[in-house]
Amino acid sequence: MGHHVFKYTAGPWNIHTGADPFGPPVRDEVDFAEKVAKLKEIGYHGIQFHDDDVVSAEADVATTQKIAAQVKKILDEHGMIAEFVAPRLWEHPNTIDGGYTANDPAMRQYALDRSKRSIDIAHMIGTKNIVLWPAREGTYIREAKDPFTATQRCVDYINALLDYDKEIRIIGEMKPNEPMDHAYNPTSGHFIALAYKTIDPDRVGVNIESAHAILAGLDPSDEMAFALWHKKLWAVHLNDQNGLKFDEDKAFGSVNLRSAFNQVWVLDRYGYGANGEMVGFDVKALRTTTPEKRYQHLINSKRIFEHLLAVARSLDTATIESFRATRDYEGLELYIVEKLMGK
Ligand code: XUL
Ligand code: MN
Repeated sequence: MGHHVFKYTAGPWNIHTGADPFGPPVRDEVDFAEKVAKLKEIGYHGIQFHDDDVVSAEADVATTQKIAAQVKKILDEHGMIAEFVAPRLWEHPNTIDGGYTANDPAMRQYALDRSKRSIDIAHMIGTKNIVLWPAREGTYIREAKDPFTATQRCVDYINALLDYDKEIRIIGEMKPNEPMDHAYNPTSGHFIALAYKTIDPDRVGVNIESAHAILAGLDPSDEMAFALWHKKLWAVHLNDQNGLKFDEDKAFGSVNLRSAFNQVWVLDRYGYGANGEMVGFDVKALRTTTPEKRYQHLINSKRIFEHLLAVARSLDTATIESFRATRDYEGLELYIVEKLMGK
């Protein structure tokens, strides 16, 4: 595979105030234009958006167009691209019971309308990628929704969006839990299976987040390989996660360097990025981070990715193949771990 140059993105929510479920903000909110300028300065190439990261969900059409144009102008001025728009179907009172799996048809309609509006916004800021994180499409109480019906509703919802706009791509970002006890379609594999049942499978793919795979008890690099094989890995949310707890969104490689290495290696080996896919990070500044260091986790994540890329590209394929041919897997392990240790 060619050694192309990777391009990096992050979301405006990755530079945030440090508020958490247990306490209020501890840092000031930073102006969007300043976030874009700073991300550019630290070597990023684009921004990921929720629909309301661009413009409030309550704005009328004219205001939406005006504000989206302003956002696009800021991106253009810095030579930054918009990677995707994700409809935020989890904060509004109408999405208390979820979006497309809500039991109330009026709430399902809200989810659909808001998602179509997100597609319009995506056009306004110059991307065809719609990321779908099905935050509340699951249950706290097992019998609350019908899981068979929920499966059909997911496909119906994707079909409605594919039909609404013939250019957009739907990119599912699956996560097994949080905020729900159990989410429907908890893994990328589930979503890929559904993709083939939609009206246009070639426009349905996945965004794999390292932490989400770990929360599902899966290896992120194997998950990525599976999606790459299907030619459906169209986005990644690289980060890290220390065991089975809340979604930590830790800096990439900060917990498990070997797992991070394997993600970088598989992405590089199988041409991720060759068709414009971006290396996206979904990493959270810690509550303890000082305002001056609010971009450090983004600097670190990119730098660690690049160090691991250098390690991956320094590996000798013949050596690896000879370890495999002789079934000397411990020898291979030492070879990899010593490379990671700079030996
Ligand atoms: C949630 C998550 C989201 C998505 C975008 O865990 O990762 O931020 O990445 O909606
Ligand atoms: Mn994410």
